[in-house]
Amino acid sequence: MKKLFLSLLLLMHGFVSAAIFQVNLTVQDHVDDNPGDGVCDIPTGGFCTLRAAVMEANALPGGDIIILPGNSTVRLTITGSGENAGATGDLDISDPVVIGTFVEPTEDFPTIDGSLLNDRIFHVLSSTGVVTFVNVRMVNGSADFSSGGAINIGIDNQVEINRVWFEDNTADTGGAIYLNELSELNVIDSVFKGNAAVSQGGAMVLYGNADIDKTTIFENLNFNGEVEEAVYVGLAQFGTSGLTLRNSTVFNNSNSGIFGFGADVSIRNSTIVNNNERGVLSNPDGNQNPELRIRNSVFSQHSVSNCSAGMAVDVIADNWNLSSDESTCFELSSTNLTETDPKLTGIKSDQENWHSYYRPGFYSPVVDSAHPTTPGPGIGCEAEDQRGVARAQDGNHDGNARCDRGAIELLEDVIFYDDFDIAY
Ligand SMILES: [Ca+2]
Ligand SMILES: [Ca+2]
Ligand SMILES: [Ca+2]
Ligand SMILES: [Ca+2]
Repeated sequence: MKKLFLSLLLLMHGFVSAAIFQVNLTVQDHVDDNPGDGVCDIPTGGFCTLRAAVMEANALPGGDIIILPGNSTVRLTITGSGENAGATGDLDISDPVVIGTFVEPTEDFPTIDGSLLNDRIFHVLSSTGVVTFVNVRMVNGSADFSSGGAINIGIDNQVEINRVWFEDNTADTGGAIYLNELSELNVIDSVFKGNAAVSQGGAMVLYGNADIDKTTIFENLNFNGEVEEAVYVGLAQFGTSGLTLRNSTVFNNSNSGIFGFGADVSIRNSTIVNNNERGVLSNPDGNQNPELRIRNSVFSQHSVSNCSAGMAVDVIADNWNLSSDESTCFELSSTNLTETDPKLTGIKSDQENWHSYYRPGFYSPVVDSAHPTTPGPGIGCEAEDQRGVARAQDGNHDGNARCDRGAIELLEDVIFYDDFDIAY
């Protein structure tokens, strides 16, 4: 609790005179009675809904904090898409704000449910600034014929996603999140499950710069007839776009994991397995020849290819990867292990059923075989794995702690898990 409180306080840093709005009515959806009076209250009863809090925070100049109660489901029911003042349909954000909760553990996180809304959940309007979502679930948002089923991020913003679970959100593009040009997205410790898009990006469409760390991306759907992917990184017409994915697991998506189209993609210490067709695809868009950097990562079990890079893609020799096939992305260096079985265990969940991942089995070639440089700035491996376990651990008990390839660092003090974990 202390740690979470501290992190919220840190998030508040810079919010010089932040107002705090405590949501205390979640079963009904109402607007604020008088946005700008400094009080979050609906027309009757003196209650504060999430919608009223967002309207009040927008109207009050400067960053504010909206706290949701634990163990609650916020049901958004006031329909009316295409409106941008937060009064109907999606909750439109036009001023810096933190939205989340102090509670832990994760099963007590509040859920924001858009199933009766017929709209996405949040719309961060252009030039809002810094918006943070923390410790919350967003489910059943829908942006039909539009983009970003849970969150649409307009241009010129910075959005921080910290411990957020996105599930069953749908859109034409970007099932859960759509990031517009000239905006920045930082995702940490989050989960994207079962989101769907018609045209592009079952989980996300990114036209700005995104850093995704310690995140699980699985079972997302895309119904595009050509390339179908969970995460689409497109070429920005203004500014730059690109994805850095770290310490994350991308699996069981239909059909590919990540598609960079004219945009740079960097993958570090991640595990990309068992998506239907491809793990990663990088292609030029017109004359734009993107960079593809993959380091300390594990690829396996794809029917078409673990990783495909178009002819003009600049594949940077970052290396120390393992691939079960002979993909073009991994030809450059002797440090890559190709046509090698990573010997991962079945899908595991952590204690709180938050992250899902594949752990290296005993005798797995990914254990203690990543870049030999200890974590730090520069070329080495990442400082923590997907679960927050410190790297490097001496997973093969040879007295030399070295990082593992992939999202998960095998703990050095584990002698046995259970019989099902032993992948020889
Ligand atoms: Ca008010
Ligand atoms: Ca405000
Ligand atoms: Ca709206
Ligand atoms: Ca290790």
